[in-house]
Amino acid sequence: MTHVLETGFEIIESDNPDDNVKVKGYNIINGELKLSSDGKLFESHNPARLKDCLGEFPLSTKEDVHDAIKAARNAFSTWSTTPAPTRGQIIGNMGRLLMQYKDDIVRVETREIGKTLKESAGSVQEAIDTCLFFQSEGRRLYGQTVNSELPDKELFTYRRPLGVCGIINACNFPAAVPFWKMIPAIMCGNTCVWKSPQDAPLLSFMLTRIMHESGLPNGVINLVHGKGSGAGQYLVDAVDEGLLNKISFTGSTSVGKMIGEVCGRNLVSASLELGGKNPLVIMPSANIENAVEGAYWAGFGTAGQRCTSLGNLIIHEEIYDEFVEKLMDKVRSTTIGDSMRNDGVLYGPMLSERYATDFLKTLEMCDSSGAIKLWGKGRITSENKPDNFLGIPEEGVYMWPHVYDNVTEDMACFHEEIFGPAITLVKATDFEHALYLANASPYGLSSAIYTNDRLEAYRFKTGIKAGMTGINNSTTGAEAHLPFGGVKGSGNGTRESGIWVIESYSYWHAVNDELSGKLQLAQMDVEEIDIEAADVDYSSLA
Ligand code: UN1
Repeated sequence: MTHVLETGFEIIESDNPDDNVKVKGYNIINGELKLSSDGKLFESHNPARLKDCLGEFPLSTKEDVHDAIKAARNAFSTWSTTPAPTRGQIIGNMGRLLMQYKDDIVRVETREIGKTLKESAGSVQEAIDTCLFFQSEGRRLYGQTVNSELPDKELFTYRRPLGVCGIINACNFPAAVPFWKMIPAIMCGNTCVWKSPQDAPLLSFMLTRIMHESGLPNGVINLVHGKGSGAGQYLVDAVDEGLLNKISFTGSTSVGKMIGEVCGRNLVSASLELGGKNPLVIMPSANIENAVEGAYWAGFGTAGQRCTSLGNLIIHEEIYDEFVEKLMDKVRSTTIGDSMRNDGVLYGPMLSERYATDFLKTLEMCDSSGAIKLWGKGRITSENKPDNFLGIPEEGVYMWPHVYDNVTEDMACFHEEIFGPAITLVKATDFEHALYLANASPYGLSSAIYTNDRLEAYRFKTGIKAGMTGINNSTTGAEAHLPFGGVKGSGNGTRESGIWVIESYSYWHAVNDELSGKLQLAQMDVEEIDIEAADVDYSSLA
């Protein structure tokens, strides 16, 4: 099967991975396709079929990253003075092109990171929704007119772009998350250097080609590939070198703290979307069937590799046994496999071999915490596979679903994020205890409760410390026009999506216009109204 985009971008898929023609990928700097300055390359492999190599990409050097920043800096003055509605039109074109190419993009996403086709389609749709939302935001980008305390004087506020933004994202939502960042960034008039995720370079290359096909001027978005410890680090170092005005990062809390420190000491803006240990509470009044479905999807959809995936499943003791039994029936029958070749799989492989290695380490942590393992046997092999595994496990990087029981607050696995198909079960004695447990981890990204008691739902909503809360819903599935982000260890309080993200990519400029023809001093030349001077006659009330 051959897919050719109008950009001349050709992807050939075959049932035999040996036949697949590798894409020769490039950095895109000032609109030009560039190899790395030292010619070094790395490969992108399909985690469902490791022999399937999607392409070769430049392992960018410091020089390449600096070239990309230079291009973004040069493009800034023209782009930031381009009328915002025109910038919005180009963003609208991107949305329409993404719709046109959606099926191809979805297949590349599934092939590159192993998500099911349905989930990849969701991620691409989230990128489309973001473009369509911000197309019209280009016609708003409102400032305010403000009354002055002095006569014949006007006050205004304007949103101004920050400058050059460094964009670093994880590979699990390789279309949605970079678009959450770059679309509002360019809508506000900024330019960007995007360090693609190491495990999704082909998709990032394809998206950047499409952005240029949409009419984006050269240099507004510059793409560099490479590793976090290479190109990613060079981009962060550029903050210390005074070359960047913003970093937007989605990834681990430890890397986010490092980026926050670098940005902090340079007074440079940072948007940090970090880890989560998202709690889901199940109360006795809940519709148990719905709750089981929501918990199962939150824990094991996307092979648990969303930052909003379920962490601690907190179940009221009254329904604990019944709930766990129903949940385990589903867990035991989970269908796992390559969604490109099998219908009906709940989840596919890990995002890459690296994610698999990290996940296995967190399983060791769960085991040594003292939690009781109800289900799961690590990596799936031909000799060690669940009943509903489809295909040949050794072809890719597949994991069993894991459930740990008897988890308590004193255990490491109660507090640490597990990025993969594993959940931890925690027993609560009553609502107050459940809420306490839901707040007891160091994170505060997403959260959810299943209850049919309105007062409980209200108390959860007001008592939980989290950026996002689902009521009778799973912890995942935020929509593209609500603020996305967390509190505590999950971020620095910035938000993505909807109108709220604009705060993170612009600063407020206050302007006053003196029309009186003379110098009027604020606070000092303001007419004073003396309370004593007010001549009020109360005698009629007597
Ligand atoms: C992420 O995992 O970084 O809310 C993003 C959700 C998705 C986005 C997840 N819409 O689960």
